[in-house]
Amino acid sequence: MAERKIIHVDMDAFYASVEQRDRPHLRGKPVAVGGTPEGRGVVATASYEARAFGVRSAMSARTALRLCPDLILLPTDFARYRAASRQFMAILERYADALEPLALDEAYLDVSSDPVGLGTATDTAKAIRAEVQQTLGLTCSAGVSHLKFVAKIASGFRKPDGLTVVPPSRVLAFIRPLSITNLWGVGPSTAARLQASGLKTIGDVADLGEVEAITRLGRNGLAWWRMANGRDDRTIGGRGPRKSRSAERTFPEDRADLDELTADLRTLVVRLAESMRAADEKARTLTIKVRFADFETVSRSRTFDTPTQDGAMAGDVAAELLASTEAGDRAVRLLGAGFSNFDQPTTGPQLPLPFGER
Ligand code: DCP
Ligand code: MG
Repeated sequence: MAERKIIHVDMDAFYASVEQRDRPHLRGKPVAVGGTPEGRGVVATASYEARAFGVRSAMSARTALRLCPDLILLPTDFARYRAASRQFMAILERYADALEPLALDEAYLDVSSDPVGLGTATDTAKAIRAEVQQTLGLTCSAGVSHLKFVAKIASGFRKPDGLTVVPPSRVLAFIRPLSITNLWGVGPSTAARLQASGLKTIGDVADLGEVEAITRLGRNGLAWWRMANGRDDRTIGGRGPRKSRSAERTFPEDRADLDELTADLRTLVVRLAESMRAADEKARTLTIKVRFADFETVSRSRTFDTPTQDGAMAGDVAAELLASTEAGDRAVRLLGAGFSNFDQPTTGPQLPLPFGER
């Protein structure tokens, strides 16, 4: 199997950032969520301004206030965090072959088939970060790797608002100097035990023999040793195969040249078909979407006799569908294309799905 491409995305200071977004007077200030101004309770998270004073998640509010007397402590408001989380996951889902949420603000994406046709996992991660910022008004950080645990370490590497890409050839150089606390499943007490026995970095664990790792490190020894040597076979869990694939393009300036519009639409369709070929998918239905300069939006569909992944053929059909609209006579601001009605074993009838859904 070809090498996987994995992105791990994690929102920055999630609860605190939602509060700062919704109450502008809190921006730039040390803020913590959870705990009371009287110093009772525990901090769930703190803004980066508060972290500069040493305030951390799971710290008592009393300690936090001692470290940062000007700290603004806010009660938790899960309804708003959940709403932001739903928006976040809805964005991620559109970029992924498989999505595995780990928490409200964190998920793994498998983007091996280049689901949105951007060419590289790095550009996909950039597009995700831009869309999250635009849609939610919040920043997130992302890590890219062919290994799950490395993607997760990488997303935390340049927080907040950072992107770290670790190509396969750089994985060992990247992980070896890091503390063993970065290994999946190594909590504070395990870390203390390992450090006491002289194992401080991931490189220290890598350099043990396989047998020594198992006998010295216990139950998870083999898993840690494998990771320390750049091996991690875990796949991205989550939902089953996708049921549709779509992409769209908004032009920097409205366009009225039908030939140009046709060429752009063909490019979208061919790229989608390439992604489908990579993922071994075939679709029965092709839909195009045209948004005119005045935002009126129309769509046209064609269902094929046999499921296809043939980009050239689908491009011709898309051109025909486009010609049946007023595109060209009227200026266009956005073009979209989508394949749906995938050929895969399903229980029950499958409805053609419009854009952004699957
Ligand atoms: N959280 C919590 N208690 C903890 C840790 C986290 O209630 N001990 C909540 C609050 C966080 C959210 O979960 O906002 C996400 O956790 P993260 O570990 O991702 O922390 P943040 O998103 O707050 O900060 P960052 O990811 O920038 O380090
Ligand atoms: Mg986070």
